[in-house]
Amino acid sequence: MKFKPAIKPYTGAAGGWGSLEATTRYVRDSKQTFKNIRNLMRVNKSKGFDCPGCAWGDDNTSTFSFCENGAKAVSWEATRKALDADFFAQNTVSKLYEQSDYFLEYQGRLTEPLRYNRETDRYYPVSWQEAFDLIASHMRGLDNPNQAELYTSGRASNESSYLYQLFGRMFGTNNFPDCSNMCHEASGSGLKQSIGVGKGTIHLNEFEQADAIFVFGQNPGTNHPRMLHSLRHAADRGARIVTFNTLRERGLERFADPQNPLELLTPKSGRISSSYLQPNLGGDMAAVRGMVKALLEIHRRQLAEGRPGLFDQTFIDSHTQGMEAYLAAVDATPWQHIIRQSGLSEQQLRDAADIYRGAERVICTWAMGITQHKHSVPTVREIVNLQLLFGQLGKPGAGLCPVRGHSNVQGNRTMGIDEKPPAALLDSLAAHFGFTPPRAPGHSTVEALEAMLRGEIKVLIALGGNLAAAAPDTARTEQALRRCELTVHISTKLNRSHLVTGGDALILPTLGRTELDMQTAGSQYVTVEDSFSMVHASEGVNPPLSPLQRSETAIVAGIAAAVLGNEKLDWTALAGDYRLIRDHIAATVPGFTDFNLRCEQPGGFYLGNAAAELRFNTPSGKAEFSDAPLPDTLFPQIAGRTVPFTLQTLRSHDQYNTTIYGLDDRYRGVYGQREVVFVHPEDLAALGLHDGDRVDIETLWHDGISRKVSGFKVISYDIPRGNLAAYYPETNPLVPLSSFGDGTHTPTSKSIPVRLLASKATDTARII
Ligand SMILES: Nc1nc2c(c(=O)[nH]1)N[C@H]1C(S)=C(S)[C@@H](COP(=O)(O)OP(=O)(O)OC[C@H]3O[C@@H](n4cnc5c(=O)[nH]c(N)nc54)[C@H](O)[C@@H]3O)O[C@H]1N2
Ligand SMILES: Nc1nc2c(c(=O)[nH]1)N[C@H]1C(S)=C(S)[C@@H](COP(=O)(O)OP(=O)(O)OC[C@H]3O[C@@H](n4cnc5c(=O)[nH]c(N)nc54)[C@H](O)[C@@H]3O)O[C@H]1N2
Ligand SMILES: [Mo]
Repeated sequence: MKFKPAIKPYTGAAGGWGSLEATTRYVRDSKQTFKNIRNLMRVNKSKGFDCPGCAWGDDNTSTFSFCENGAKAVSWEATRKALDADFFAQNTVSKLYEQSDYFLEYQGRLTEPLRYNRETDRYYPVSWQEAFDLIASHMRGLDNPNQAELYTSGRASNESSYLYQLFGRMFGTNNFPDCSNMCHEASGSGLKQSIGVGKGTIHLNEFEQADAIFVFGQNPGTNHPRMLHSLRHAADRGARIVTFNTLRERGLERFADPQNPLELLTPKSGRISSSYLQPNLGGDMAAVRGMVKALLEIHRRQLAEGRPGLFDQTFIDSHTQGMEAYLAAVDATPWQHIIRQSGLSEQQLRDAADIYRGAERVICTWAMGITQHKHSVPTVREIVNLQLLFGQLGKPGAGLCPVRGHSNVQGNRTMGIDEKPPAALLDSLAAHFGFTPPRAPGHSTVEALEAMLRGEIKVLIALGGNLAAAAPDTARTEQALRRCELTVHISTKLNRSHLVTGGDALILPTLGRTELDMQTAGSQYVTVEDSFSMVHASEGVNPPLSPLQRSETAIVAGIAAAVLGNEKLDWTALAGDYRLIRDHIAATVPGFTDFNLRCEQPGGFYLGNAAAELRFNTPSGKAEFSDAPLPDTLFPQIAGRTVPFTLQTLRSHDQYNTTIYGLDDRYRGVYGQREVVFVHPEDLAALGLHDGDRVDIETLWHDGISRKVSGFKVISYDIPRGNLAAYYPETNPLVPLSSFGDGTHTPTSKSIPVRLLASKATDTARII
């Protein structure tokens, strides 16, 4: 495969022809055009499968039921390329390890269970029974159930993740690290503390009613393209969209609807953001505090003049507590501190505050730019504070909207994939299934890796995902995985985690979302929950590539039956008919009464959200303001050194997390390459560097461990000085395992203290 690296600024709007062209290319490249098109037609409609792309909601009334990146995700899964025993016979694991992530996944679908042979350094086919028996012998041999870690990635269905957590708890552990620990953990945690529920409070259609939408730290043009439609419609009818993003992201500037022929035939495209602010990485808490400071000033002035204040006093009095302490914290924060930390001027923040107060109904959305910092929980809570002052909860067109990542990551948590499970869940599992679930909290992802490094963990099972590539501090993560006695990966495609083996290792090939899932009771559907707490059915249509592939649910049941036996609970029967699993869910998880029946509802059903109805499940029974101070500084001295740059690690347009579809990042003008770093032109000049020069990026951290990636090409970019951006997962070696969010253990993937050094490396790219 040859790629010609190039940098060509992208001048079009997001969406539009570029998007349509790219979609057609992906569909065509996957060699089964018609089938793919049929697939796409079904995505996110009431019948068919849920898009495995992102967790945005479905608007069943619109024709736009898929997006360019959803199309990539579907085609990528639906490939007819298969990996067979020959491939593994020809390639040692060490040889495959040298290949790029792109190469690994491009080889096609996994089709049979594989076991690693340490002597020959190769994977070889085994039967399902052999695989399950191997897991059972390892797990039964543990001194203590907490020597196992059960990782989950957010694509797993409600049914498979429910069985998985039940299996883990019956086995005796709460060790459920998951991708959410690296993702929206701070949203869950911050919202829970502030409003008593760790989920967003709005429905998808409320975007139609908002007067202003504040979008923090999120790149929907790439990661939630269907959200652009909601934003575009809102902008078209005059709602103000205010974006806070360190980078200028094309999708947040202009958008043309690729399914609207008029917009494709004419140069017309819609403006999205009416105001675009570029804070420093980690500067959003300061930015929001600045807005509140400005608003508080006006509020007090009006009151002093005998006019009504700005804040919604009735709402504050009846539904909140702690405002005084918060306002005291705002008073105690000088403008100077706010300006330095946010990187925005007082005027910019006053202007944003003016837009905010001019709107009757405001929605705040956010994603990884908010959640992957040390102070992410207070930042999420600061956004909530702002909304509470104005009573922006409990009314249509207003509220809080953390935009989730993986398509069912929210559902996984609802089903109990939670290392710190609520007592109520454990109580109901105990009562319904008649066992004593473990009460001690388990490990999050970072804690699991730390425990592996200490040699405390013997077995890792991963229900999807790619832990080796997705987790921080690659060298230490790989060392951690290698210390396990058994690693098991339930996967659709070959990935790096399969090549970082424990003493024993298994790869278990699974069906994807798009595939027909035939069990003893006939073809099965599964269910998923989107960012708006809508639960709906998802039923695959493509015949599986191999008769040996099994559904995730069947694999989890197979493991559970082998380890625990079928006597107490008939796992095999559950895997034969998913309705039985849904009956158990209905009996044990709040909100799922009559689950099977309600799955018939077109478009799914709403789980409800107490905070949206002004019922607050907090200790005080009210929404609670947070009064956390701003961090003193975001650029601390580290080990006696001044930190010259803060680096964020983000996604290109051609990737799904660690799955690399291609080497272009169209909207940012990057083609045929990924080892690049975006730098402000004046920072480049100050370093004596020019566009296209190669640099090494080195982390500055307290532990004396060297963390460096080499040979990255600098690209001058519209980014605040002192801030850098580069793609994940290539930059994961730079994120220290011990650098995580306060109270979340989420790796600080958006604020890594680094320096740039002229590179001696010429080209370090892995072979592609
Ligand atoms: N096609 C595609 N879709 C995806 C994914 C994918 O990889 N590909 N991943 C899925 C997953 S799991 C997730 S979690 C989501 C991720 O969705 P996003 O959160 O959009 O993902 P990132 O690429 O990490 O982008 C972070 C954005 O926040 C900005 N940003 C970074 N730090 C800061 C900051 O401190 N302040 C502000 N204001 N802005 C900041 C960056 O410039 C960037 O625009 O997308 C999901 N959807
Ligand atoms: N530096 C840095 N690190 C990050 C992030 C960042 O922004 N910067 N983002 C973090 C975030 S937000 C997240 S969510 C995590 C993602 O972490 P993960 O969820 O662990 O990683 P993915 O890349 O989404 O997993 C891809 C693999 O999932 C498997 N797969 C795909 N579909 C299916 C399926 O239907 N079933 C099963 N069983 N397997 C399937 C495929 O084999 C594929 O190789 O990464 C985190 N890591
Ligand atoms: Mo995520």
